Amino acid sequence: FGLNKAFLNTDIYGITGEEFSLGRTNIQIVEEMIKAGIKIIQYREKEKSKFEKYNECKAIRKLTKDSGVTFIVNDDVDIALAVKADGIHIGQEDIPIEEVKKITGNMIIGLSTHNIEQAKAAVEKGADYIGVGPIFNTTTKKNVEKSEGLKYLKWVSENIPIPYVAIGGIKESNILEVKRHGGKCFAMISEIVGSPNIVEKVKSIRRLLNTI
Ligand code: TZP
Ligand code: MG
Repeated sequence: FGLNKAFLNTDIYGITGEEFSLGRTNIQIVEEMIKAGIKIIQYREKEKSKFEKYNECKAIRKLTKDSGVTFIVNDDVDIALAVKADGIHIGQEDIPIEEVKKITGNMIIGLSTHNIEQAKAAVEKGADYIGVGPIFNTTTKKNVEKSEGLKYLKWVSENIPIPYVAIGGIKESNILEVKRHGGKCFAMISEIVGSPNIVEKVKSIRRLLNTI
């Protein structure tokens, strides 16, 4: 994929969520995230048609490419390939990761995990990174999985050799607790897209993260 392995060597993982975006579009949100200095952005959209999602991803691919931001598409392998995204993110209920890898070749592949067994399997099957969560309760994701949250994260931080990203209910108000449990990269939807000023929000979170 032409990017170095440090693609997840960053503090904040931005994810779209248009229904929480205070009237802004996914594209506008991505523009603000880029302005805020977020270095990895995932397009996550559960409501729209393939056609709409493709068009948005096409535009986001251009924005992220021009600014050197890593672009990951959630769920839709076909869209990720069509727009030449840097990576694809899948879950436990998607096509198995080994099959997806046959299709996506050397693109980044991320897999959501919720427990130790899933984390070990993800490493064995060649995930480039794993999602770890939900850390806290969240209403952003429908039918959200169960996880031991912080305890599971701590285990991952001590046992898993690939990059990992904590997700689920993470806010400025609890992010230090996540960091204290081994969090290094933090994915947030509502806390970021739901902020009226994403640039200021990210600055504020980064200031806080740098206090410990
Ligand atoms: N996967 C696990 S929790 C979650 C996803 C996509 C939702 C995260 O959203 P928020 O608003 O940061 O809790
Ligand atoms: Mg999915």
